[in-house]
Amino acid sequence: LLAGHKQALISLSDKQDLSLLGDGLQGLGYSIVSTGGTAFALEEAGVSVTKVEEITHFPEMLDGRVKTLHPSIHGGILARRDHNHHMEALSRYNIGTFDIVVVNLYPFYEKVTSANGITFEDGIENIDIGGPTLIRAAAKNHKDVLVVVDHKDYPAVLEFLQGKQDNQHFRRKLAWKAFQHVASYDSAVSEWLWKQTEDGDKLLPSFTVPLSLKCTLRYGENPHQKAAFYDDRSLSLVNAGGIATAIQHHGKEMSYNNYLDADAAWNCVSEFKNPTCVIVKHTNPCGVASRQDILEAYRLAVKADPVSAFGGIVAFNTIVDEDLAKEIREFRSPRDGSIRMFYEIVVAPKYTEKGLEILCGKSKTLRILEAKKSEKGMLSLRQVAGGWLAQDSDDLTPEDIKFTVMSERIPQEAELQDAEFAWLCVKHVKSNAIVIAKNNCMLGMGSGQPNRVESLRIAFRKAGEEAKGAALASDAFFPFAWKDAVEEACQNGIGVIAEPGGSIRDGDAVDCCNKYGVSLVFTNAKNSKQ
Ligand code: 93A
Repeated sequence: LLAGHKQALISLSDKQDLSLLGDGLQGLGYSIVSTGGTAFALEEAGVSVTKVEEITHFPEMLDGRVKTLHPSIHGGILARRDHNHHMEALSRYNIGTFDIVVVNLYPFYEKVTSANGITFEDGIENIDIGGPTLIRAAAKNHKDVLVVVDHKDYPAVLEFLQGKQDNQHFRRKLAWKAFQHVASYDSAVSEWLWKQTEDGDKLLPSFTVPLSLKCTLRYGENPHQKAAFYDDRSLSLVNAGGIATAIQHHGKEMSYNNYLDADAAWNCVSEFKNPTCVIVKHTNPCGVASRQDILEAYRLAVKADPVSAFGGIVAFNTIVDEDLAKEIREFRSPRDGSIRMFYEIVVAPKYTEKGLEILCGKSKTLRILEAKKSEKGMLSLRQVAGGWLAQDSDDLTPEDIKFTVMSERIPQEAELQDAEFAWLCVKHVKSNAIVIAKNNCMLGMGSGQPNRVESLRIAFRKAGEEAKGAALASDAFFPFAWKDAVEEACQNGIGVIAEPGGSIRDGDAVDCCNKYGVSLVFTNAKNSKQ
């Protein structure tokens, strides 16, 4: 090998855009060294290439486990060009330098999450060792070795190599990306291995969340806060759906608060099997209604609280067609008929072509999102200063809970359905949470109050006279039934109360309901939202 000769090392599992890269490098006078499959593909594309074994004088061995792990390769990457004794060592052993290393790794990620599953042995064989070693070596010596892990960077890299001027910032960015790539790969391997142990059903004892920047946001919760949105590429989240993978068809850029609200609306509406509309404001549902006729569901959801719904996020679990799109755009505020309802975001699983066209209308602002339902069994993380709290996502469905009637009065079938509906809503209301519902429609809700009675009063105020005979759901048990919430609910004419139960004073709640002839059911779902 000639000293000062420009050399590239290419070893790729994902061979997308390989001929663009090979042609480009060859055109710039680089000789190309490659591992077996990559060398074959380059030759097919008419690019001349030297095989790694011609340099190492060893065959690729152990079924490919050892290909590039050799001083003739790693010496040529890691040698410091400004250290004479490094360069002397290279020439003593006849090792040529590499100026650019292009690698992507065995598709471990895709293999272990493939629909057909994978055996443990196959999983192990798909752990790339030589590739990350090449990437780490080149990234460490990025001052003199360009490291490329993403085919989308090929054009910029070729342009950079044509330029006369060096740019250490560009090199550092590629090195940063390289270490990101390897870190995310290693965290996928460790996550998978943990799941193969006898403790695998427990939460990971330690983990790196492999986050990759999805987009920067104009600002955070407040305008003085910088913000960004990251994709979580944890193994369990591959194809996980949810708001992070939503497609935006139209409208202004999503803001930090938009993402929070759209997430809340989408998670809530996804709970329901019947056609449902959910309207969210400041992460809480302020209108929820299920109807066979989605237009009616939409109108009812708005009517539940038109003041809050204005400027909110409206979510559907059904396709948005022409009629629904017209209704969303034309519906007048039930509070003031001269004003058309206005929203920040519409989220739905699908839109008809015409529906989308009508929704987009003349307005450039309305954000239109198409989202996929979130998978179950995800990890939910919340930050506290200096640490993170982790829990399984709350995946309980009506099929998982069993109402136990605690009161003397047995609720009627319709009341039980109302209680179930209220319970599904209250799951998505910030604690302390109270929801009053009837006939598949949320009539009132109280959220985020530091005591449950206050939430209850707010919910009753919103529900008004309609609360009579309705169902009330609470996200946690009532500690002091007589003095507060339960008795007040009974006095307000509620028909049935649904709560998790589990208080040492459960008996008081039962006695209180019996005194007023109100039904009380326990969901027996241990609350996780406090
Ligand atoms: O089996 S390895 O862990 N051992 C190695 O020495 C090695 N060198 C490169 N995997 C190794 N690679 C990987 O081979 C690269 O990361 C790349 O993904 C793949 C390319 O193989 P081929 O060119 O034969 O398709």
